[in-house]
Amino acid sequence: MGENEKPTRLTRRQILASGVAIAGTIPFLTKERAAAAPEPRTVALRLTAGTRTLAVNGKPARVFSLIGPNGKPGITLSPGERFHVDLVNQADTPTIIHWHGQLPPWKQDGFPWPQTPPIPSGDTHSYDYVPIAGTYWMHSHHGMQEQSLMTAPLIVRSAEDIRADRQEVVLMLHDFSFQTPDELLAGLTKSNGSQSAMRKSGMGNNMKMDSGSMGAMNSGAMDAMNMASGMRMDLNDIDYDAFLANDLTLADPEVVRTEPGGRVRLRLINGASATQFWIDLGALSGTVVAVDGHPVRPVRITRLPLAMAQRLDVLIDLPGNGSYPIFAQVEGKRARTGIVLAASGAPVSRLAAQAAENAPPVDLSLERRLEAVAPLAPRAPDVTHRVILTGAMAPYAWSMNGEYWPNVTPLMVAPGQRAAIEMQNRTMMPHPMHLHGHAFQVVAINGAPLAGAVRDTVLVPPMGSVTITFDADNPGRWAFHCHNLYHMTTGMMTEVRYPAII
Ligand SMILES: [Cu+2]
Repeated sequence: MGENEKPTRLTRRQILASGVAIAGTIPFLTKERAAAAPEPRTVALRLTAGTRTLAVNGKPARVFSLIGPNGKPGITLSPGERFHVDLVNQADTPTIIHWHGQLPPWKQDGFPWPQTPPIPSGDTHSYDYVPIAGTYWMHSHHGMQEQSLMTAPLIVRSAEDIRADRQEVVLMLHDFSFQTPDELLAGLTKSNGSQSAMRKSGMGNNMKMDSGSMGAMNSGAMDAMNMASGMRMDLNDIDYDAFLANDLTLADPEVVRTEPGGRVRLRLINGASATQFWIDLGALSGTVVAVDGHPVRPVRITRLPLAMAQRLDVLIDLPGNGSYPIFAQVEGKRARTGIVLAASGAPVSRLAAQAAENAPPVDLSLERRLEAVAPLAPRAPDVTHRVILTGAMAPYAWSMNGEYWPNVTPLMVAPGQRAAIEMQNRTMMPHPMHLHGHAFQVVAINGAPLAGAVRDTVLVPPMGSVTITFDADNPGRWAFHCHNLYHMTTGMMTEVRYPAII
């Protein structure tokens, strides 16, 4: 078992070590000092975009990397620290990295707008903004680099995290293929006619989900599930070669040795490009305390749905000195990945890479139970945008209001407005929708009002609807898109825009 020095394991000792490493630039963080907000950092942290070789299923794979100042993937910030980062592009190709869920000024969001082009190979770009605390992540927004693992955790610790003194464990998920993203995309689109031909023909707008189009689907690339309506639902566009948990499979999973007392804060990140998971705590039960970095009222739970790009913070108190697998099972499949929490000296048995049964589709069962600790102030929306999610597997193309990125009509909001977006999914695929630059509250599911979670990514299930509201308090140009990389790439993205942006 590879339990030593695995990249994203985060123990109190490592946090301490990173504190020592940065002690030359800010005062050493004792618990008291951390709670009292340290001095702003004046020297930038270095984040390097590069490449590395990963072993998957016993075979080497060339993938991207995002290595932080301590030589490990991503960045962990102490309470009160600014996000002051020099991003060095050593990836031999242009890139731009998005700080998913963070609320920086728009030109630091890491999206390839004309005003903020990708960083050329060999160049460095600097960022400096006040981060929000919680479990976040970073990923390339350039082409399909995200599929090739240009992704990493971005953890912003709070003073409360320090006081709680729990062992922090990051579990980041990926879907992996030995094919290139371009090959995967070609596999989805080739049998269905080209995207441009479809656009010219005006198809793709309110495409019918009839049995003919279902039959034309790439049968090896999806699982279909029967729904109550008798219609079939599409899951998993792509047949991946492996599912990774902190870069490893269950054949040789990360084993995190737990500290005496066994009090863990598990920071789950779904960094997969086109896969949703059920987190299965097995013999353990956990308490969800935050979603997408934002605190929620505690929910006690053992199986947790995790849509693409979403995060969950789960408190787990280990019942004994044993070893406990944390599984992440792919929706609609038996395939799973995971890590092991194991007390010092506890034996770790071999884990099957397949569960006994297929997992159901990821759904809104947890979403309905969530309640933000800090909800938006009650207020009627000043502006409401309705967005119809459209598209189909054949031809493979996805859109919003029938428009394909980048040929879209921006959704306008003005500073000071309370904005609402009602998303109606008229497809048989689930769409995890992500708004840049704002934290929104989930206020309705299928028309039923809800005082739900504040978050940055919400799943809109097949033929379902979800309404979100947010305060327009961050002027700029903001991407709003499905976080299934292949849906986004074939068009399922639009812009939320403020007036008079240059
Ligand atoms: Cu989608």
